[in-house]
Amino acid sequence: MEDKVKDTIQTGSDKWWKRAVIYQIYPRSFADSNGDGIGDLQGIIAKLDYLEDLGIDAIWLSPVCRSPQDDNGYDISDYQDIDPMFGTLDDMEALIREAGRHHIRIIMDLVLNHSSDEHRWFQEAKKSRENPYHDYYVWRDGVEGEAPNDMRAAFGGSAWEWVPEVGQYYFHQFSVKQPDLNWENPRLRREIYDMINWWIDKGVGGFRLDVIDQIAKEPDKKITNNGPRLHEYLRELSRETFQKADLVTVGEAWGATTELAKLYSNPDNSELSMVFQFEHICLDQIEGKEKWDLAPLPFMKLKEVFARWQTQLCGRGWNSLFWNNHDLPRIVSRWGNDGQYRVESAKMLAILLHGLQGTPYIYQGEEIGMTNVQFGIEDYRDIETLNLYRERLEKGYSREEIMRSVYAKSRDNARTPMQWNDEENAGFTQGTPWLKVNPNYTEIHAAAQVNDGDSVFACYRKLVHLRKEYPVFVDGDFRLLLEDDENIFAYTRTNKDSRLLVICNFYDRTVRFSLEEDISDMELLVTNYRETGSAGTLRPYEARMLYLKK
Ligand code: TEU
Ligand code: CA
Repeated sequence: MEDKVKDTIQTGSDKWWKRAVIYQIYPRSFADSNGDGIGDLQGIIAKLDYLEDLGIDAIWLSPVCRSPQDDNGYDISDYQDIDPMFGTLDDMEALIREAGRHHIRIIMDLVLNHSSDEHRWFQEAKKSRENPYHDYYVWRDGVEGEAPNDMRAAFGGSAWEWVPEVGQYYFHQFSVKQPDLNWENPRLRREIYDMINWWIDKGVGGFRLDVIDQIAKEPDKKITNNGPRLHEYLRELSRETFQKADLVTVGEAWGATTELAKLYSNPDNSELSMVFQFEHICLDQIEGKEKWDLAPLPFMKLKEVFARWQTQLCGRGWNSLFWNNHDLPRIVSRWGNDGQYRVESAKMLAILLHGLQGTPYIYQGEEIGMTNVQFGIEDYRDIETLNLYRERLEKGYSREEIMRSVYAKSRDNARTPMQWNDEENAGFTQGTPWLKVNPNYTEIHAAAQVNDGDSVFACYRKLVHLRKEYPVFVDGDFRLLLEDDENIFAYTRTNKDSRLLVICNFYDRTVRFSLEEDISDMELLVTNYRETGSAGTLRPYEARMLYLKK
């Protein structure tokens, strides 16, 4: 076999999404074209030049389908229509087309674990037990006031809701307006596949699958994620839909281990392209408690988690690389420094992540170093945050204590409008934004960064382009360096003819280091300080990415 062919088979680097960088857009907060205070599809179309300049290959679009917006679109009432708040189906087709002209594919967010309670299926399902749609959802008999068991929903309260018309409870892992779909029903599965194929025919580039590890629930056994039939469903789903086109598919899986991830992202393409798992990003909370129960980041553990995923999945699966999404606080405020070293630490975190194996995701605003916010509780909009606030007050927590958690972890930290310029409302809208703009937009905004070679934006752009230029980003083996160092995250990526070395100071103090290997011949690809540093020390948050052609 020719070497090149063999290489392709081993690394799978024939797959476009292994060389890609994906940009996540949270549509309601990205760009508002008509002044109603809510971002929309035409707003996105107007920003495609900006995204092409950054160099990204695809947009993961958080849900834009018709929805009562109880959970900002993650509660879909019609999978084959666009919510009027975002535009029309024509606008969606225009976005797919225009993005294509900018060499950008559109990845849709598929919410298949649950629908909205306002979906036609659920409206029918709750009419009677005999209704043909009844079994599309998960029902259990019971007596009003005595739920089938004590399972809790992710946004608080019982996971069971009583419906007097049928004298049964339905199961919901998220809000009461997000009834769980019953994947055991083959007719439901068929309807889902038809819907997906309809979107494939419209030219989408792929799908992100919301909480996909929760579809095979078995509430009687209190099983939510990783149910026994999960991978059977995934293989059927993939066979009936995704495998018909050259798509990227990414499965959100909070409960994935490296072993499970190898199933999800099996290189034989029988399930999904890659897994989107959270082990690294859940470390700063008290073990066994909730994300609101804050703990300092165990840095050594972070290194161990990254190293394990890098080595375990190499050649056997594919991972997503991310610090941020619409559910997570802003990384520069979280594990960087959003004060004196905002720019340096934002770049360090970017360099650390973008040298790894996997597909990097940039969440809107991350590329300009946007930060968390601190609003009064009346200015928050997220259902999870508001429910948490109410629940913890009732449990006797103090307001100060609750707000400390909200400031650190609320999903609204990521959802404040994109900061485009220093005009009113950061250039996001001519009207009143649905969620307040972060007041620091006068300093942190895209307009100030796109033409500045030292900006956070310029660093991200550089990293995106490097990944396309050097194959070692895609296929290099990972090795953790300075394993016991309590300040430095360093690693190499090595393939048959080159080596990448990344070394990052994770903290705000100057540190010394000495590497076993001689790096004096290596070329400096990217760093975050203008003045060259000295060989054996790293300044606060200093990061260097070096390259050597063997
Ligand atoms: O998130 C899955 C999920 O488990 C989150 O609710 C998570 O527990 C929480 O955000 C952590 O703070 C997905 C979507 O990304 C999220 O936006 C949706 O709310 C959720 O599914 C329901 O569809
Ligand atoms: Ca709008």
